[in-house]
Amino acid sequence: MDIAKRSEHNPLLKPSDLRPGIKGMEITCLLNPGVFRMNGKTWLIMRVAERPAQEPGKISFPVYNKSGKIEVLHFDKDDPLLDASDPRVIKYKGQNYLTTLSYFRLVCSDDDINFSEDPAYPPIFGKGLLESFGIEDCRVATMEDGYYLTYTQVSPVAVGVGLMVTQDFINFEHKGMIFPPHNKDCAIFEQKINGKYYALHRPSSPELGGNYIWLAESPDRLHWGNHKCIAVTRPGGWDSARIGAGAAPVRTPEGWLEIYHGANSENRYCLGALLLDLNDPSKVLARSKDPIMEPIAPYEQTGFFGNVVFTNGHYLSGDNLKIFYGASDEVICGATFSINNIFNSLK
Ligand code: MAN
Repeated sequence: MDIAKRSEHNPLLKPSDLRPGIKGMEITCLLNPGVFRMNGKTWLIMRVAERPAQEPGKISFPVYNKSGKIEVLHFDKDDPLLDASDPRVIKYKGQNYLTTLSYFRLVCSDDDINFSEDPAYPPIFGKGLLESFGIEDCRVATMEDGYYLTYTQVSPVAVGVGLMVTQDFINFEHKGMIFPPHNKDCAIFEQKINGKYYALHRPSSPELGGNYIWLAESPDRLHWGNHKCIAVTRPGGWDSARIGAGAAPVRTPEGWLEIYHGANSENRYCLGALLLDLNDPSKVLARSKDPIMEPIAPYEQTGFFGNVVFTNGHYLSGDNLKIFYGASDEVICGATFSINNIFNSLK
C-alpha cells in the first residue's frame, strides 16, 4: 500500500526552473537528489541531466573527451545499427552511451517547498576518464568529520561508486572509485557500528545472481571488505528485476531503517523498506512485502522515463521522514513517511 504523503506542491523542481549549466545545452531532467541539512536549511544535491536541443532525425548528446572538454556526439536515428529504444541509453556497435550528461547542483530551502540556488555553491561536474559520461545519484552521509558523498561514476569502461568528502560543499576532496564496476546505489551509514564503518552497495552479477543489495565494512570509508549479500530480488514481485539502497539508513530503536528502490522487468520503480539489526546490519529483520510508495501521481507516471519513483535522500523530523525523490526521471518531488506507519507496514 502506498503510504507516502506527497507534497501538494509537487513537482517541487522541474527542468525549466533552472538555466542550463553547460554552454549550448538544455536541461532535460532534474532527478534523484541527495539531501542534507546545513545552516538550518534543507539542501538538495540534485542530478541535472543535459543535452543539446535535438534536431529532427538525429540523436545528439554530450560527453567529456580525453582532454576533459565537452564534445557533442551525433547519431543518425535511422542507422540500423542504432538501438535507441530506451530514452536513457543508446547502444551502437556494442558500445553503450547515455543520452544525457549528468552533473550535480545544489539548491536550498527554508520551507521544503521553494528551493533556490545560492551562487556561493558552484555546480559539481564529473572529472577524469571514469566520469566522462557524467556523475549521478549522489547520497550524502552527514558524519562527525564532514559530509561523505557517494555517487555513480559513469564512463565507457565502467559504472562504479565514487566518493567525495566535503566540509562546506565548496571544496571537495575527490577520493576516487571506492566500489569498482559494476556498482552503484551506495549509502554509507552515518555512524560506526562496533568500531567499523558500514555501507550498502549494489554490485551487479548478471550470470549468477543479479542486482542485489550488499553490505560492506571499512576501517576508514575508503577500503571496503567483508562483503555480504543482504537482500535479493523477488520473482514475480514489484522488486523482481533490481533493488538498490536509497539514502543512509535511519537509526531507530528497532533497527536501521533503509528505504530502498525496487524495479520489475517493465522498469517500474517503487520504494520499499528494510529493517536491519542495530548491532549486525547484515541481519534483515523485516522487509516490505508490498511497496510503501508506487508511481501513481501523473508526474510519476509520465515524463522522460515514466513510472519511476526513486529516492536517495531524506532527513528525519520527529516521526516524519521527509524524503525527496525523482519522479519519471524528470522532476524532483517531496513526500513524507511516518516512521510509525512504515513499521506497521512491515508487521
Ligand atoms: C537507474 C538509475 C537511476 C534512474 C533509474 C530509473 O536505477 O539510472 O538514476 O532514476 O534507473 O531510470
